[in-house]
Formats: sequence, structure tokens, C-alpha cells
Amino acid sequence: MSSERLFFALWPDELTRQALFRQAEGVQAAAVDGKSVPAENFHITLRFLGSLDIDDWRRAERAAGRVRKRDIELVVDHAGHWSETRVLWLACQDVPDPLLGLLADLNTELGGEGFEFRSRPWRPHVTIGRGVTQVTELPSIEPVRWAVTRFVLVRSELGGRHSEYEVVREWDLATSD
Ligand code: 3AM
Repeated sequence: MSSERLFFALWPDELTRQALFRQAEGVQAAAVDGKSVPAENFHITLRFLGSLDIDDWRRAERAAGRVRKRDIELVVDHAGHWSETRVLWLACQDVPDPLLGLLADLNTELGGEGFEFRSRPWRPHVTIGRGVTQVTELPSIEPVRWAVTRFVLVRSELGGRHSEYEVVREWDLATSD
């Protein structure tokens, strides 16, 4: 039986997703093994929650509803590989303060709802390959601007070749229309 898990994430709009994919393709080609993550699954995980019962799920949503809005502009401008986790990724050289603020707010609010406090370093990234043990030289990428207007709660189903993700709820972050 497949398990069901929830996580908070930044979810790109369609144009940003396509722009990320154009940059990801060349980087994915540098993977010697593993599998490429399909573009429809691209995201930045904010906080993985694990399997939650309905009460915890509602508590997580209440916490998210208290997170303050802020404008976040990301520039995804480099690629890398973590051999420990076998993850191939795209990320921002400069993680903007409003993104760190969003994460801090979310973790504080989750803490207030009884979720464990997290002090582990967080390295925001878009996973574009999994099970990658080796890469040839990684190409540089063209910067992709990502105007973040929302964050989302995602349900993840394992089981097939790739995880299946479903956005179950979203919270607006833009400070103006
Ligand atoms: O897609 P990325 O790499 O951001 O690695 C998992 C994935 O991250 C991570 O949560 C995201 C959605 O599945 N994840 C899975 N299990 C995890 C765990 N036990 C985990 N992160 C922390 N602890």
C-alpha cells in the first residue's frame, strides 16, 4: 500500500515551471544515473510534515493561515548535486530574506500548533533528479526569475516511478493585487 504524506512548498506557476524546465534539461543530462524528476513535480519544499491524521492536518492548515504575507522574488541561478542524498537540484545563490522570513513564520506557527520545532539548516532547492550518485561537469544555467505569490500544502503519494503530488490548499502571499 502506498503511504500518503503532506508537505508545505512553493509551487511555480506554469511559465516559471517551463522556464525552470528549460534550465533543468541540460543539468539532468549531466546525471550519470538516477532518474529525472518530471517538470510537473518541480517545487521548493518549505517543510515536510509526514503522514498526518485529520486533526493534525487541520492544525497545520491553521498554522499556515497565520503566516504573514510578503513579496518574495527568487532568482534560480545555479545547479548542484548532493551525493549524500543523491539529489540533483537547482537553487538560488542568494536566498532572499523574505523567503527566510516565510520559513521562520511557518515554523513558528507550526510550533504554536504543537508541531516539533525545527532548527535543522534548510537549503531551499528544486529537486530535478533523484538517485543520482554521479554527475559529469554541471553546466551553468540562465537565471530564472520566480515571483512567489503563494505557498501550498501538497499531498504526496509514493508508489509509481515518480511521486504523485496534489496541491490540496494554497495561501496567498502577495501584499497587493
Ligand atoms: O522534493 P524535495 O527534495 O524538496 O525529499 C523529500 C522531498 O523533498 C522530502 O519532502 C519532499 C517531498 O516529498 N522528504 C521526504 N521525506 C522526508 C523526511 N522524512 C523529507 N524531508 C524530511 N524528512
